[in-house]
Formats: sequence, C-alpha cells, structure tokens
Amino acid sequence: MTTPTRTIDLRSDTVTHPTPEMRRAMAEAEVGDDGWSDDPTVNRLEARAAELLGKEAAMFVASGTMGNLVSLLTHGTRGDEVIVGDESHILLHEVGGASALGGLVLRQVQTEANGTLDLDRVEAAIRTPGLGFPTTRLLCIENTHNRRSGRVIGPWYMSDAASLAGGFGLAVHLDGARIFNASIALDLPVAELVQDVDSLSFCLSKGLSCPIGSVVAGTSDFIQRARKIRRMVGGAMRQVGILAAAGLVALDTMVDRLKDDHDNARRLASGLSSLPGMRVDPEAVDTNIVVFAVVNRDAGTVADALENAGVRVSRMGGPMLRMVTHYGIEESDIDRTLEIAETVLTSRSSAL
Ligand code: TLP
Repeated sequence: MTTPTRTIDLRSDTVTHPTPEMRRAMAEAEVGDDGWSDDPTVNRLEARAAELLGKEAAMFVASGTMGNLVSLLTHGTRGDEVIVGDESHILLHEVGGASALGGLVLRQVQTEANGTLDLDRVEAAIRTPGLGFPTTRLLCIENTHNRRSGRVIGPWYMSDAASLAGGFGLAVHLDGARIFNASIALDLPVAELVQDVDSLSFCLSKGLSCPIGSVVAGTSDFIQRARKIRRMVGGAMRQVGILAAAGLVALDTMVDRLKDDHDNARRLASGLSSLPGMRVDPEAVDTNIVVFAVVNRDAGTVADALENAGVRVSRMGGPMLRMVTHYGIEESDIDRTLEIAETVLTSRSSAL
C-alpha cells in the first residue's frame, strides 16, 4: 500500500490551522462577558493591538469582512460615498455589504498595478458640494493588495493619500487584512505604516494563523461608535476571550515568521515563471501571494488538473489563478508544487 501524499493547499492563508501554543492558550483562557466589556483576554488583545498599531483604541471582530463593514458604517451614513479601488476586496468580495446594509455608495477608482489608487484619479472622484451629489466621506486603501499579488504599499503613499483626503474632509480607512505582511516585507514597524489612516482592520485568521478573528483600530471615539455598529450587525460576542487568546499568541509568535512565507512565495513565482504557459512576474511578488495568468489554456482546467495532482489553488477570474503561502507550507512543498505544475503544463492531455 502506498502512503497517500498530502494535498498542498495554496488556495489562501485563511486555510491555516492554529498552532499548538494557540490551542493551549485557548483552552486555558480567562474569559468574561465581552458584551459587558468583562472579558480580560479580549481587553488585553485590544490594548495590545492598539499599542502595536499606535492607535488610541482597538476592537475585536469576527472577521475581516465584519471589520471593514463596521468601519465603513461607522465612518458614513446612508447615501454617503466611499471611494474604493476597482480591484479591492471591499468592492469585490464582501457581498456589497456596505451598500446593502449601510446604504453607502461605493465609487470605484482604477487600481494600479502596484495596488495603489492614483491620487489624481482619487481627487477627480471626490464630489464637489453640489446639491445633487452624494457626500464623499471616505477613501479606502488595501495593504497588502490581495488581487495585486500581495503588493505592499509604503508609508510615503499612505501619507500622500491621507493628506489629499484630509484636504477634502474625507477620512481614510485601511483594509489591512495582511498589514503585518507589509510590515515584514518593508522592515518597518506596523505603526509607521498605519500612522496616517483614521481606521484600519487587520486579520488574525490569515498569515497569523488564528482560527477566527480580526481587529479594528482607530481613535477612542471611533472605536466607541464602532462598538455600537458591531452590536447592530450581531458581532458583539460573549466569552470571546477563547478566540482572543489565540490572537495574543499570534501577535507574539507568528509575525516574524511571515518572512518564510514571503521567501516561499518568491521561490514559487520564480519557478512558475520558467514554466511554459505561465505569466508571472517574480519581481512583483512582495509578500505571500502569487497571482499569475495561464496562457493558451483554460485556467479552470489547469486549476482542476493541479488539484487532481495534489495542489489546490484559487481562481481569480478569466486566466488568473492565485497561490498563497502560509504557516504549514514548507520550502519542500514549493518544490513539489513546481514539479506538479510542470507535469500538468507539459501534459499532452486534450483536456488541457
Ligand atoms: N480574503 C480571502 C477571500 O475573501 C478572497 C482570501 O482568501 O484572500 N480584506 C482582504 C484584503 C482580504 O483578502 C480578505 C479575505 C478580507 C478582507 C476578509 O477577511 P475575512 O475572510 O476574514 O472576512
């Protein structure tokens, strides 16, 4: 009997499992009713996150989607306009929640190849005070940028974007689901990357490997108002220190190792770039996400063939596929992935 080989799951860093230390901390967490702000472990996580991010306050939420939704609903009210990138997660992957639940209008600006929004285009999208226009309330930036292959955006851009927005009375929200990846890639403290934004959310449940959870941060006033919105959307939880305990372990033990994921992603991208029928620029891989195009073949069929051979990837629409490196994926898995990809791409099967 042959031993079955392990599937290499590169669909996302959301597939990560908690570390043994997290599981222990979760089992032993001191808890209370967070609906009454009584959970000491949640309070510790929120205080620690706020300190790390250099913000006045922070709040635990169930997911990145909830973090963005609550932030947008705290910034704006029905009929207000929010500027988002046309390739942003908020626009494309959050079920239109800000519009459906909050009545916010999402105004799209083209996303550049490096994940930024061109500031001249942003300025052109900001409404003048005319009677017939919605009020532009907020500018959203995503760092790292998911659909732009995990590109990082440096503090210089954040500062220019914030001063443009501030000049027109707009706030800035950062979808920083993977902001710790950006901090590691740029070798800058995370607080420096977020100092110019009014609010941000980051995920504990992606590269940081927690089972559940994200954190929203901003001024004390913002977080106080956001707590009310969180409750409105059903996100006030009770003995949630069980989850926050994993978050504390993640902030202590899982940030520095993101560098391994970035090295593995670079190795993957450079290997893929030498295979026939793949279009990928290894220089554009800053962090743990490799988005690439399949040329002259159907991307869905290639994804299925990879999966049958033991490598799971995610589809990004059209010819685009995505592989994401994370805790649990080793250098040897990358080499195995490249071997499998080569076999799949050089196969003469008519299905491909
Ligand atoms: N992204 C997921 C999918 O939804 C695409 C993934 O596999 O990458 N902001 C960004 C930039 C994200 O990439 C994600 C998740 C979220 C927000 C939402 O986080 P969750 O899944 O916790 O709601």
